[in-house]
Amino acid sequence: MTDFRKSTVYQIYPKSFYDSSGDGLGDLRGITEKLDYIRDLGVDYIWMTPFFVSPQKDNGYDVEDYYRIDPRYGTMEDFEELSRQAAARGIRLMLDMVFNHTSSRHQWFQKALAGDETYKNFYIFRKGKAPGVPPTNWESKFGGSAWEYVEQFDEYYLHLFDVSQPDLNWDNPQVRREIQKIVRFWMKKGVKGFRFDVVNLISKGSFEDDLQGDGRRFYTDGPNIHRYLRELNETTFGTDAEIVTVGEMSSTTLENCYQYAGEDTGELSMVFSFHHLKVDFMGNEKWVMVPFDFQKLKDILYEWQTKMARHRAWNAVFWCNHDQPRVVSRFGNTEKYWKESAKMLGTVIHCMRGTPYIYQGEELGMTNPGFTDIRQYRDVESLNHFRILQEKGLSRENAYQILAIHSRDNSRTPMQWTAGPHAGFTAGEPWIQVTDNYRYINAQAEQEDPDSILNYYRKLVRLRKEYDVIARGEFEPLDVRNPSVLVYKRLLEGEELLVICNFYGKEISWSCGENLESFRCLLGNYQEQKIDGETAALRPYECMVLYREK
Ligand code: TEU
Repeated sequence: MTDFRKSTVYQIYPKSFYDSSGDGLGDLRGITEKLDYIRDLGVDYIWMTPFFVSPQKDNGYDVEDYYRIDPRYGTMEDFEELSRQAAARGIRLMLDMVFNHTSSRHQWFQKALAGDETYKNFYIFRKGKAPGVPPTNWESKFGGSAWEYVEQFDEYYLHLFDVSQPDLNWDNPQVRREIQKIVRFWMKKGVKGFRFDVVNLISKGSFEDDLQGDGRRFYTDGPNIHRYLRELNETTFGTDAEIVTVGEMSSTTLENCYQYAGEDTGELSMVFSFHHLKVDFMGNEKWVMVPFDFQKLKDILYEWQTKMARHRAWNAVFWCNHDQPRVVSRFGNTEKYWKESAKMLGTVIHCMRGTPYIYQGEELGMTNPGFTDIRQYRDVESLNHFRILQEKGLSRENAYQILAIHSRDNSRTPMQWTAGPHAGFTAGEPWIQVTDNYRYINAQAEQEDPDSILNYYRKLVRLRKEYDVIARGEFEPLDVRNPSVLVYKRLLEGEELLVICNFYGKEISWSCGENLESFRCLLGNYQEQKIDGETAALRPYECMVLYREK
């Protein structure tokens, strides 16, 4: 059995990974063709974002049929072949299950719209407060009201995301049974991992106006959430001890995560939380331009690391995914210290307590594309907010600047394989433009360079397998108020790991009252470490992973 504590997960956004057919969209066969590359990274799981039949309004997070593969991505045979080929390389597949909502094209919703009461009860329909006034003032995560009016019923339905993504009614046992059937279907296909999309939003609380915010406090970590997760566990994946699960927890709390991902709470193996990725927001407002708050970043990471450990709960640890900008553009330095900062950021995550996730291209130090024209953007959220920002009075230029920082398309540009046309992603026209720097940031170039970010990530993945202290050790923050350095220790019986990361482009000397020469350096992003007694002289974005046995 694969121990998920020693494992690393590689996330693939199929649409942008590799196009085997030349139509400009990545596909399942494309993933199969690149399996050796993924194996050489040393990872244990591949999480693929949804490839089920979908109108692709939200790139597959709007599912029309959970049992079939979208022909744009391939066929069931392609999936089975991918699964076999991955297994032959010791890699397991983790599927992305979107159960908070379906596509409005799903037959359940179509039947609901046709007036079938059984299916209307699969969704959340409510009367408006007054003519033309939706049931509550809740906002959709993609902008605008979370309610859509349906004339023939004189009612509204709830959509926390796009208008084409109606929320399912989990309080209806029939809905939960349908969902269990879907999970069991994929289990029968040999799938050993599931990621559950925004799963902490499935249990809606009371439908009231939110006078303090956008409504999230009424449906996040809702009243029956733990019961529904335990039920899903018991009736599906909980029957197979080999299956690993991760829940995407939107705006959640630590206390709920102790339950979601506790060792023996019978819910999920681990959770994604996002508080550490809101340190360049203003509160919950993402569409602003503010520098990132380093102290806040550290405080959040430290708090989640220590408290989850204390409650024997397990984190998924990560910087990047298909919704986040590229981390090296966000917290690193893409100009002078691109390589150093990308390696340093990888080190922070991969030495932590939790299961690390690498998002395609992160291991190459891929950057944001720096789009400057709305025609380059594809994501529904970006297109909506480009309009909303200007309606709020921002200039076009300002709106562009904000999009260039926060758009989800930042991570969705094609994987950079080679220095050839379209970065070797497709022989056709890519569905979204390739980032200009592919001539030097690409897998082929980095495979050949022993000092590359790619080769560094391979070492990080290997370290977790070799050192129990990384997989299982306790977490202890150090020097928490230091304005430029992030430091922590990992401790396990007689082993000690000390991770020191300079987050800025300035040289700085760091000491901790311990003889640093008593440690051995396992990994660093400079050739040699400048250690003298209790002091380390840190160069720009320098990091080091020190180890000793007591
Ligand atoms: O994302 C959930 C989610 O709320 C955010 O990551 C969202 O993109 C962000 O808050 C907007 O600012 C998941 C998926 O990862 C995402 O791709 C889907 O669009 C979303 O659910 C709906 O299924």
